[in-house]
Amino acid sequence: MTAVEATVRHPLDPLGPGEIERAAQLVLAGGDLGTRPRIVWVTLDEPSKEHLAAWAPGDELVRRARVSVLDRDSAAVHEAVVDLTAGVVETVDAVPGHASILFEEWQQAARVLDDDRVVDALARRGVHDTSVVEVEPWPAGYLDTELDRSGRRLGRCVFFVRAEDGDTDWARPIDQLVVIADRGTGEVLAIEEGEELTPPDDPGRLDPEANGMRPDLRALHITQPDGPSFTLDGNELRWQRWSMRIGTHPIDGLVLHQVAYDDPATGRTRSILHRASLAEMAVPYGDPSVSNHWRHVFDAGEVGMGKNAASLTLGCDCLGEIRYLDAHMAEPDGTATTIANAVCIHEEDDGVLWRHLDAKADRTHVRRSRRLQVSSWANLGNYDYGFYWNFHQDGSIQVEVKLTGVPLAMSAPSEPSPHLEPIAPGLVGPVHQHLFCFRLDLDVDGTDNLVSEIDVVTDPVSDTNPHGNAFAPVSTTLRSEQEARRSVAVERSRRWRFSNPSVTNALGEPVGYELLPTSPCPPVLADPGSWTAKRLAFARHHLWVTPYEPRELHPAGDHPNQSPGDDGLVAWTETDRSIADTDVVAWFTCGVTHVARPEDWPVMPMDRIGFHLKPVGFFDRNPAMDVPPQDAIPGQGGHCSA
Ligand SMILES: [Cu+2]
Repeated sequence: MTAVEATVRHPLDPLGPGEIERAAQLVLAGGDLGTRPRIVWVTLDEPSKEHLAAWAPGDELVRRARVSVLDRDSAAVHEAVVDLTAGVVETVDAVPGHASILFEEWQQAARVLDDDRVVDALARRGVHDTSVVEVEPWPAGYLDTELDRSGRRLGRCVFFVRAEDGDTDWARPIDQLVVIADRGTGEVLAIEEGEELTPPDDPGRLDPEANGMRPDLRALHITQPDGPSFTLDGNELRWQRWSMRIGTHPIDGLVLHQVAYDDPATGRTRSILHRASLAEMAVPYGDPSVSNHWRHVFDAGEVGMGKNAASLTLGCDCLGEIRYLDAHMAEPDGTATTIANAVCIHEEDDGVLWRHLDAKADRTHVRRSRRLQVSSWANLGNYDYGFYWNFHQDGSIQVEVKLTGVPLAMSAPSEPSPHLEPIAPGLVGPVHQHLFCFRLDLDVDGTDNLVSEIDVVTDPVSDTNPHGNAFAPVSTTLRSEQEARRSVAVERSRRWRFSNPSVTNALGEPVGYELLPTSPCPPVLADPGSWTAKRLAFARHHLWVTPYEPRELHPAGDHPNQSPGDDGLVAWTETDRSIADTDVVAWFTCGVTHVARPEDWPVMPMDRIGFHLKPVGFFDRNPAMDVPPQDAIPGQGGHCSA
């Protein structure tokens, strides 16, 4: 096995399968990791910005891996850094906290059905045949109980009836029954019960055999006979002056690096983002019952967005002229597995880019917009999440999260509850939030940026504003981490600007990009004193800004599983580091408060949320003025010449 895989051409390329296996084997061979060590993840130890700035194609590739190992017997976690080029393990450290959940732990959860107390509890709810029972060992959360403090690796198991293949896993909940089990041994440690409810009968099938098919759709094909306008060279993507590198990470899923714009006006390749990804997400439930009071799964840090990336299918998940990238992940035994077609890249028509009628000349100027879409999906239990990074010809980036899948449902209790909405006969859906925290390492035209908050505020009526019509943007520089814990304010059109005071545009102003919330969602709604809110500290503010620190990648820490919420942004920002004129990282949380409805059953139609990154003075004028009219695009045709 060679030290560097043939497919690896750049220091930021994600680890190939050979590199993953080599790193895992080196770490496991080193020993001292416990009696039952299992690999949790292996990922690229990303090179520093200094290394990347000095590196040129053809230079030696120094490849390092980070490896997380769980001892299934003691629950101890170790993290190692491996120099793959030299073939040596550089460091192995015991780290506090609980590793994220392994597939094998998920699969072994059915062991709790061997416990008579569980069998009895199921029987009291009318379920006598455990062969039709599905066990879901959810992340346990943290409630500061003796069990939580015991250091044991816990799962909170919930139960469903799934009688036949094709029945939806979550359609027939066996409710108000939660079994706390040791993930390592399967031992049942506690049983929490509420009202004994029998599961509903409807299997919630999604197949056309159960749902019928409307007859009147005709074929719709998207073709690009001359190929797409982008190029994908290894992991480097180029399109319409944009360039970036595409990668994947076991926790984050899709990761973009070195997002830049080739600007003909300045003749420079201008950096915008050094690294951008989803960094954490959580789904806190608002129902105080036994079934849900503890439930707020961190789908990235506790489960793994990359490890659960979906393998996408041409014509189904993606339509048109698609290019795909695979993702490589580590199995617990250190072998590598490949998720084929984990990242989808395509170009699509995006309606009108700009238009104007020149009435006197009787001439309409119209340009159609194309956008480049880089996307991936993850299957996380009952939900499916899509992450779409859209790049536009006007220099803007639109990030969209798509949510679908089966909402969490419960058997309707005998007493109505304000926390539960009826969604199907005998079924209710608890109110909940989906909160997505993105880590944006902005390098706007260079690494050192200044962050300001722009509010548009109403002027008081005065001698200079006698009609009371005046309002104006007011900018406040955010100079430290604690000053930069901010919330969305729709009533003030609040946005945040990341500017580079050392680079000015033609108007003499610092160049910048603005982060604009596009789907207002409140921060975490759980009581601030609750363990839910403590563990979701990152979601108590929409925006946080920290000075660049390459190891600070996840806002609830690298190991949020069963944590009391003492790691991540809340801990890092304690010392209130300066964020003025330095390399900064923005953490932005967007989300949706999901009040379940009948139309969400048996599967939820797509919901969309997200945010915009928009150039503000980054360019001297509309950078999309030179987009050709349709008639001028070879092979396009049409009747809209300018
Ligand atoms: Cu939801």
